[in-house]
Amino acid sequence: MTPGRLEIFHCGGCPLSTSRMADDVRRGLSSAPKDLSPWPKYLYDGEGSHLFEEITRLPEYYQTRAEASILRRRAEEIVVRTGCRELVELGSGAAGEKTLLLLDALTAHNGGCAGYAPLDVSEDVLRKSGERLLREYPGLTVRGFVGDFEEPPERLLAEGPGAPRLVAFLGGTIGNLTPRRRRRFLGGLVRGFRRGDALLVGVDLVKDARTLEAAYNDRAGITARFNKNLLRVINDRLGGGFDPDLFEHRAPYVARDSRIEMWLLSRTAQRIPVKNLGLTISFAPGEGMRTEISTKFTSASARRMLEETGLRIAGFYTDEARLFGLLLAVQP
Ligand code: SAH
Ligand code: AVI
Repeated sequence: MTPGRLEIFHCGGCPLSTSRMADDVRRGLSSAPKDLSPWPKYLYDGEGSHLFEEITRLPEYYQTRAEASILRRRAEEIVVRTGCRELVELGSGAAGEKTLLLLDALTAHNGGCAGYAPLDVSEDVLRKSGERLLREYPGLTVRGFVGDFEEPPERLLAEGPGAPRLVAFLGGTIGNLTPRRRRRFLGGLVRGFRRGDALLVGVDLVKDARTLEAAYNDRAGITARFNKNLLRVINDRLGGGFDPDLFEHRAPYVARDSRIEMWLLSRTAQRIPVKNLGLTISFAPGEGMRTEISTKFTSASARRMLEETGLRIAGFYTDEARLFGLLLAVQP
């Protein structure tokens, strides 16, 4: 592929289809307690992606700033240590400052020419960020993939400028997967690795519950809007009749599982039709529905998670306040 070109691929299969969403939401709304957290991807329609961008700028949401501060100091070292020629980024979102720090180092060490392969559920975000990156890095080739990182397409790792690749999974998004899905996802991903390929994973670190809960219960109410937006997504795509105002946002830290859990609590007794599922969902007053988990790690639990895949840990970096961690692991 010629430098300076953007290609967007749609992953095969149906991971983002409405019929898949209908199956997932039916399962989630029929479980006890009601639980949509196994599918965090549905939080990110256009509005959800926009709200997440706002979250990253909130004073309480330290994660993005802490991870960027690590990359400001370490991006070059990471690129040099891995000798990578292509950056593959899962759940890339808007390819913000953190991506640019990695691309600066990558292009600087490869004579201006390098590959970038982002994968995200949001095509709009991929296209806009791809076009912007080509203006900023004329020697870059961008292959954008619209799809589900839990079912990555073979060509994501099979093509491109070749090994070694740096596969980045930033932001702490790994913590949004349940332990079982996390294991399956990492195992599947690493099976596509060649010798020398590296994985860079951002993990939010365990800390006091006050700091954690403040990050998910911000004063401006943006996280509450992000949470309730899931109801609008279900209304739009599945003909649901949810009224977001009849739900309350909650995000407690559950120390036993080292995770924040986002919930929506019904303010009243209600029966809600979801037309395309042919279901009516009943809520008792105060009944909750879990919408997201966000697991926090220690350096030991994060290392274990990657070692289980057979990768060799090559580095663990944190910011000065040890709020956030970046783990680098290499395929031996
Ligand atoms: N990496 C960015 C964005 C994190 S937000 C950062 O660190 O700031 C999580 C991102 O993952 C969103 O852009 C969302 O659209 C994407 N995402 C969530 N679930 C996904 C899935 N199953 N497959 C692909 N992308 C997903
Ligand atoms: C993308 N992910 C790591 C965020 C998190 O912190 O778990 C999503 C988020 N949910 C609420 N606020 C931010």
